Amino acid sequence: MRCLNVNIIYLCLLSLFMYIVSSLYFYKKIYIKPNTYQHLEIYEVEADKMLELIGTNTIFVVRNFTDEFSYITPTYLKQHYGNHVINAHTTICEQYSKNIVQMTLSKFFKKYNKEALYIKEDLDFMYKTNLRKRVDMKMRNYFTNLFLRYYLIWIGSKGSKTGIHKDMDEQNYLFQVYGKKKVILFQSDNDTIFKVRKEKEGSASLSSIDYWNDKLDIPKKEVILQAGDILSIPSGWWHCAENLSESIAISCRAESCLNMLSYFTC
Ligand SMILES: O=C(O)CCC(=O)C(=O)O
Repeated sequence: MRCLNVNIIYLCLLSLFMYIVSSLYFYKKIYIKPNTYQHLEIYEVEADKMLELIGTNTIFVVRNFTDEFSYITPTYLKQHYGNHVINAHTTICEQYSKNIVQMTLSKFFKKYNKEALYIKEDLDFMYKTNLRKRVDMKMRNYFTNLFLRYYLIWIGSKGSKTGIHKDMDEQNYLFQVYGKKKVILFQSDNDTIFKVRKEKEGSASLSSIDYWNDKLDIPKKEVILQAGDILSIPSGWWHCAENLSESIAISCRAESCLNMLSYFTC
């Protein structure tokens, strides 16, 4: 008898799950139009507008979003986490093969004024140093309806670069903590012109075009981020970046609840 009851509960839960998944499937089919990448505009907005823009495929920058993390400087990181072992990229890994050198953070800061070195998208560092917790405390006030927030740190010398790629996370907020960074965004619905590489980096597609050396005739816009600014790059926009000075940035990647659930319906 007890076994029968448990089976009935399982059956009810399964039906409920199937109901939610099929509703989302039809909702997606009927209401959610695929994003287009034909209209490239970078808007400057105030922080209180950010939530309204989630899911609207709008690229925007909030100037002086916060100076709460201005204490995160190369000197601070060296003093507190100098012994941490990090992976330093010596190449533009999106366009070329990866060359990663392991070293302590102290050594990285010693070397990074002499050659272009880049600690890229480091999730581990955020966890081990407890920075993740501190940054999330701030971000969760702004991104109340976002699910699965995770944070990646980018620490680079002047002139270090990220090659052309597009990310598929629904939300990608690039928060400039220290120094200056140029981000270049491209307008195109046509992936073939980016000569997409076979390799992927997580969910990111990579282009084999080197923006700084190859000819590239695609409409583009640039934005310069100063310390305290945050840039939203919605999923699917091809972009690349160059650090115009020593630079520390943290990207916040996230999914809305609806988007998370709708993965079941793909
Ligand atoms: O800061 C960078 O070098 C690149 C950032 C980026 O491409 C991203 O967050 O998707």
